[in-house]
Amino acid sequence: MKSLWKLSLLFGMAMVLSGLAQAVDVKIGFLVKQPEEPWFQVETKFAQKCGADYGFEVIAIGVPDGERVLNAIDNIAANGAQGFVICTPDVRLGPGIVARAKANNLKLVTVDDRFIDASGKYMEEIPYVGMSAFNIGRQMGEALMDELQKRNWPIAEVGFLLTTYDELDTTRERTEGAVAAATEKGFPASQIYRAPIIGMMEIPTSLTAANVILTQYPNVKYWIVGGPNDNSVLGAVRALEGNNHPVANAIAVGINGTDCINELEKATPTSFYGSILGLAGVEGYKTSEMLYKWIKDGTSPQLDTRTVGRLITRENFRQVLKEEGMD
Ligand code: FCA
Repeated sequence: MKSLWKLSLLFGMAMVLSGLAQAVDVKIGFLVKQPEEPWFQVETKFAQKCGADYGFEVIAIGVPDGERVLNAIDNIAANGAQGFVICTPDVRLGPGIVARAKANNLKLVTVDDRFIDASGKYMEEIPYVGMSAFNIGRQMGEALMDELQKRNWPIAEVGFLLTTYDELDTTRERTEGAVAAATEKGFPASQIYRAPIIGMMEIPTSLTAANVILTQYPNVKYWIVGGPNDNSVLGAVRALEGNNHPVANAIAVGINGTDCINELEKATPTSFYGSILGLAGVEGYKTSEMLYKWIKDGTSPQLDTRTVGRLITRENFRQVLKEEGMD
């Protein structure tokens, strides 16, 4: 009897120990569509910080297309991961990604770009953390209008060059927010010129898009410039420079605040005035934390979490980055 007790005690202890071992053995994937973009580098860095804080492993993988997404999901599963965070290269891949995650028994949290289903509706049942896109777009439009008013340019001589990326909801909402803010502050809708970006949102594709407008409206004297993110605005700034537009006759404001630091650090100012800094670090940390707690404790993550933005310029960016722990 005594030895039976001992045996069951030993067995119980072994169970507890193996439970503990399992608890620390959490692994997650962190999959992003554009790993070369500083936004996603900051996100990934903070995901890794979360892993270091809680003691779990983060496998970071760049997934620029659908095939690589599916391979990455299979790979992390084979490596013993229990879930992943993803910013998909195409939101319409949502149902396929969910199916692949289920087949591999992986939990999943989405970041930045929200999945849509076959009928074009958000997949609201999949946890999502992303920008409060319309409001952040509004902030961009307001920053442009505030600076425009300071410069006292006659509105009739100003064009609003807006690069757009309407196939993605978060980016469409941002540029629509900017249009709403500008028109509410009295900017004529007829002087807003949209430049749709074809392909990926990058500096060269945005430059090409902006050039179409600059060629169409060569007589505009002053430009205000916006777009869905920093690179799409930087492309437009480069296009203005290529067209020999005077630096002082344009005001450009981006979104992200992570991909324009080199620009703001330049010794000689360009037309890039500032950016609405989003919380890439918070998003990377939070999504990983949610997923970890879901895996470890079964805590269901919140389905829709939104982050805010804050204007940075050449004057304040160092200070703000420090305050946000992003320096
Ligand atoms: C999208 C954009 C990124 C970033 C993110 C919050 O994924 O492509 O640059 O703005 O939303």
